[in-house]
Amino acid sequence: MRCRRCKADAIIDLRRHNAAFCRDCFVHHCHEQVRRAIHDYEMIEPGARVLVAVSGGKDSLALWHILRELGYEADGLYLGLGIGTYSDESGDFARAFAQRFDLTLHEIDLPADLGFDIPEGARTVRRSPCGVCGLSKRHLFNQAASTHGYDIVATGHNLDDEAAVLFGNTLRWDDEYLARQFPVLPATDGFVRKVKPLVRVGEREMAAYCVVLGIDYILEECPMAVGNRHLAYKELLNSLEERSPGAKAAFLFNFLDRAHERFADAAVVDKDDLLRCTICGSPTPGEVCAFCRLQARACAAPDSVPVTLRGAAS
Ligand code: Q46
Ligand code: ZN
Repeated sequence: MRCRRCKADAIIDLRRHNAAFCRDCFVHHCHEQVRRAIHDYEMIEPGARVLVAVSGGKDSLALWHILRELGYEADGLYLGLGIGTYSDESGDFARAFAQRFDLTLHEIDLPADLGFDIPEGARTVRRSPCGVCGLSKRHLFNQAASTHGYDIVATGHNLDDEAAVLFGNTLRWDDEYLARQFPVLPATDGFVRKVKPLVRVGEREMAAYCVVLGIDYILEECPMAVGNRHLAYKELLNSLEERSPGAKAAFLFNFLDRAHERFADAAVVDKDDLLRCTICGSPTPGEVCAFCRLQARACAAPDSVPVTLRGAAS
């Protein structure tokens, strides 16, 4: 197997691209895919300050590394979710990466800084852990970015993630979610821009990127993900991809290129009508935002720890 670019011995075969690459050309390929996504979707302009949502997993660490390699000013934010040893270890990987490459890593710890953890919060409000986690991440990443002067929040959602989310949204024909499914969500008053620069690279490529560059990441999946629908959709799409390489990318990019705009009208919240949360100041359709309501209920639980608001490191 020869590298498509330089004809040296290849180390990885990417059937979707009908190509194999040697180590250096594979790294170049990953950088080019991210550069192209950033360009095509106008994600990051030169000089913008980017906050990378860092989980300690392969995708977010590879994303942070690639953005720095491409010359962007990108710092990280690690959010401690309080999910047992998984959170302890993922935080260690994020810190070790930041230290190795001499990068700025901000941290927020849900239990210590906000008084609840994801499993306890989910039990108290009777929602799924991933629902509570998603709400907390959206709120805290946006708030930290606004507070610390970042223009953009970048997340490590890759092609496999986005195709699986699209599959779920399409199964339900959830037009509101389909309207919001795009690699860029523009900034609006009180919300910074959100971008997904890994949309053109798959999970396997990001794992290989970390391995060839010696980037250590947490291998363990979040225990809360076990049995969730997202993983089931990924497995289904993987078996389709096995039989028909490129199927996943075709599904996602044909939607983004040809169908997404047909759902634009389904984005329901009129951001011009939003008020400010009386507790945290975030934009919200009601008096108190969903996150502050969640925090108030979770912290009223008998076994919750006292709230100490330290916010993100500066
Ligand atoms: S971290 Fe959070 Fe994921 Fe764990 S609780 Fe669910 S959403 S599975 S990206
Ligand atoms: Zn609030």
